[in-house]
Amino acid sequence: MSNHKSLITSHSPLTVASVRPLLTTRTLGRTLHLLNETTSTNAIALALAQEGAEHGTVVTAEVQTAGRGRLGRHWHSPAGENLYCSVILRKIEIELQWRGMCWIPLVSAVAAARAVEAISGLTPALKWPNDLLLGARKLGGVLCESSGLGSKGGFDQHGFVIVGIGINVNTPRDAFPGDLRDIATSLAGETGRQFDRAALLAALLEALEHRYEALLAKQSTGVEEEYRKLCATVGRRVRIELAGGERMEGRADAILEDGSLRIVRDDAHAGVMVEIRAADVVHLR
Ligand code: BT5
Repeated sequence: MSNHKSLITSHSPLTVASVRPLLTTRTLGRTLHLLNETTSTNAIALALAQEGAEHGTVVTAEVQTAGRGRLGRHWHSPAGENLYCSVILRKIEIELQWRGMCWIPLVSAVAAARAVEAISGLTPALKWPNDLLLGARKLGGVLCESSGLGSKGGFDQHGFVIVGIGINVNTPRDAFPGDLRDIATSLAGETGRQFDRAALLAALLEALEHRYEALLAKQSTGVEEEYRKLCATVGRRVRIELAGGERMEGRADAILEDGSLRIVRDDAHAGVMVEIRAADVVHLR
């Protein structure tokens, strides 16, 4: 009986009627835009934020025709199966200084992992900075885009961050396109079960609100520690691929106070320590 119910809900579109009763948040999701088809929920959220949309506004879509990853990459976003969600975060101006802001993408990944855990019992590991992994495969990712960065590194009063989160929920593993088939996974692919996306969205907003408020209250050490616990990168040999094409290899050594990754190189520059602020990381064996 409960299986029957979950099959129906997992394939039903996200609607205000299905999501609203599950929300336990105070501010995140107070305004919901649950779209059918769009280019990118981040693009829509960005436009809404520029028009003044309130803190906590959420945009989701059943399908994205131009879902985006970091550095202009593509996010595979088939219809009706997964979660594509963007949240507008404001209130950042004076309260959140530079250090806290660096942690927004990282704690968003923590929130996504905790939401997955709440509905499935599976705890994704995080690959720095913000990939969700099950085993070695990518279950989800986070793309944060911001506007209104002030000269001192904080935000001005109109500043905002869009937290975009994609999580593969009900896509069968063999339905991923060729370039993703060996590197991506979904909750259905891992468990053989279907999951209710409304429940996942509600859990995500609750987890994100909790951690964002901790950052605002400058109780960041707790959320930082939680990130470090879930992060599978520290202690591993990694290859760092910088946006300009430069590569380096070494052992990931620590997540620093500003959220950057420190590595100790073991390539031609063995022993040199490097602090990485933005890059792609490949976990090596
Ligand atoms: C990310 O980028 O991982 C951030 C993805 C954020 C997507 C969400 S969906 C809602 C919101 N609206 C948007 O338009 N975007 C956000 P990055 O680290 O650059 O990873 C991109 C790479 O992941 C691609 O180059 C592929 O290799 C791989 N990839 C693409 N689609 C995938 C998928 N559905 N599952 C797993 N891997 C994927």
